[in-house]
Amino acid sequence: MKVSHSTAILLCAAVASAHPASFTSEKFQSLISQKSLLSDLKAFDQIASNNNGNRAFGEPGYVASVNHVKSRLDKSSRFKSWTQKFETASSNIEHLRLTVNGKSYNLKMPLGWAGGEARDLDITAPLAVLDWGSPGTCEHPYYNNNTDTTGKIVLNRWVNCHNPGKHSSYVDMSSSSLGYIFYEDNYEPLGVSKRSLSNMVKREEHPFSFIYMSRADGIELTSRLHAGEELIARFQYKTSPVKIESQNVITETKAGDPNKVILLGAHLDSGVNSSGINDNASGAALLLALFDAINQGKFKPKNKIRFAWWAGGQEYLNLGSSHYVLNLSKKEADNILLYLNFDMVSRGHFGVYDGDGSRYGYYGYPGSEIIEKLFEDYFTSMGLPVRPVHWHGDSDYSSFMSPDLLIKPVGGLHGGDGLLDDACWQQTCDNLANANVTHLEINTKAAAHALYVLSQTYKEVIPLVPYNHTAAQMAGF
Ligand SMILES: *[C@@H]1O[C@H](CO)[C@@H](O)[C@H](O)[C@H]1NC(C)=O
Ligand SMILES: *[C@@H]1O[C@H](CO)[C@@H](O)[C@H](O)[C@H]1NC(C)=O
Ligand SMILES: *[C@@H]1O[C@H](CO)[C@@H](O)[C@H](O)[C@H]1NC(C)=O
Ligand SMILES: *[C@@H]1O[C@H](CO)[C@@H](O)[C@H](O)[C@H]1NC(C)=O
Ligand SMILES: *[C@@H]1O[C@H](CO)[C@@H](O)[C@H](O)[C@H]1NC(C)=O
Ligand SMILES: CC(=O)N[C@H]1CO[C@H](CO)[C@@H](O)[C@@H]1O
Repeated sequence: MKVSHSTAILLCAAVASAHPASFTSEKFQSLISQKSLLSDLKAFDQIASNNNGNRAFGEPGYVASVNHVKSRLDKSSRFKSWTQKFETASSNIEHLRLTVNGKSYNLKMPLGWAGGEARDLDITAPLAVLDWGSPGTCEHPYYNNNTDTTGKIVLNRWVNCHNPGKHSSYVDMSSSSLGYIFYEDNYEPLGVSKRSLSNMVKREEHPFSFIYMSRADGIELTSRLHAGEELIARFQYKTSPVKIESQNVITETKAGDPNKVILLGAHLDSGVNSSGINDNASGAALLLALFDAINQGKFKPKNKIRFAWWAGGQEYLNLGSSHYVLNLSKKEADNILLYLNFDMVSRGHFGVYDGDGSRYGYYGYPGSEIIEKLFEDYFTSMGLPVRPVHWHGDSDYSSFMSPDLLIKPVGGLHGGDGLLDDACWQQTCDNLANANVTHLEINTKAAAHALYVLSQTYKEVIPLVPYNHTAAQMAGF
């Protein structure tokens, strides 16, 4: 009895160096207020109303959003805040057109380009189809070997295979097709392994890739090709160059070990036609609420905590976060312990990024599985249904799980995919009414819990591994 009693005292003493042991995760969570969340959502909604209905990257509504976050941070003496300004060469799309046998089809904005750079194109070629969802595809990744795609524009029917531990889809890059158009059918969107995606973008010889079309159009064209019809497609893409000035907003606790930084981020911009309240004022507000809670001074993190509001989310290839990562010195990069991302968190599912890959086959860097479990256990303990969310490269976590940028343990929350889970996604109706503040409060408390644990007990939870590019690439990240 005596021995265990003194052991307990020693343990308490160790914890007390950070803050009184009585300051629990529950106490930290109780500092999260729905009022603060709602007031930030309202502010972002008002900003969009005052600025042509959006807060999009490169637009006045984004600048106003930056100023709102800055004004919230400036009042703190416990945090050090700054903005990171940068200029990006970008392009305005003059047109993006696809006609097939003379009929025109809508395309969604390209998400990525072969060789990384958009080029003006005008290609006319036969259309071929690859059925990535056909029986057998998941078991035999090269199922489509026999389709001759040489010199053709390739339409990809893309599904998710749900086979844990395996890549969900492969694209056979050995063919010399002219480019790829995708549509998503019968699946949870983009159930594609990030690895096959990054292989694809690196193939310089494909003039374009990652162009999406609607499911209905994709199905129509696929069935015509299957019926033996010959389809000639013309793809035209024309841009004009522009320079966009933008900025990330960053703040960090003055307290805490600067060599073990916990970084949390959310993109601050909206889509072009929307005030972006669920996407992603919700993530931005979640971070501000955590900031407020820490700012009360009761919570004393052992590790430094840094929040980042990123310019340019998926629509702009995670520009803000990738700029941030590319600008880090080696030491600054090594000192980041892990990255947590919050995207579309005011409605939908209690979605937790699939750190261990058990659901979607693509896993994060070691440590990511621990973050996933931390969030999942939280939701489960609250009796809430939790759902793993795939990494499909379309949010800022990508900048922290890419061999070309940085690789860290990653995790976080994401309420669901585009229009499937949020009918207002990227639409005008993604306004204040689209947010469920109760849902956001729950997610924010989950984030507070994860942050509490990770910032107090990192050594036992996630080891700090200096970034080794070679090792990461060898491990396939
Ligand atoms: C398809 O191609 C891959 C890669 O070249 C090869 O490994 C695989 O055996 C081929 N599969 C079939 C069914 O021909
Ligand atoms: C935005 O709205 C305009 C006008 O309704 C439309 O032409 C455009 O395609 C929309 N853009 C996006 C990305 O939804
Ligand atoms: C990051 O950007 C700042 C400002 O442009 C510059 O002074 C600094 O050298 C950059 N650091 C690295 C590591 O690129
Ligand atoms: C808001 O979110 C909470 C928690 O997820 C849920 O119980 C409630 O039904 C939601 N309300 C609406 C109107 O959807
Ligand atoms: C990085 O990893 C490679 C491959 O495991 C290893 O050979 C190399 O020594 C490592 N470099 C450092 C600096 O640890
Ligand atoms: C505007 C923007 O970048 N929105 C992104 C929000 O998050 C989802 C999922 O992470 C992306 O698909 C959106 O493009």
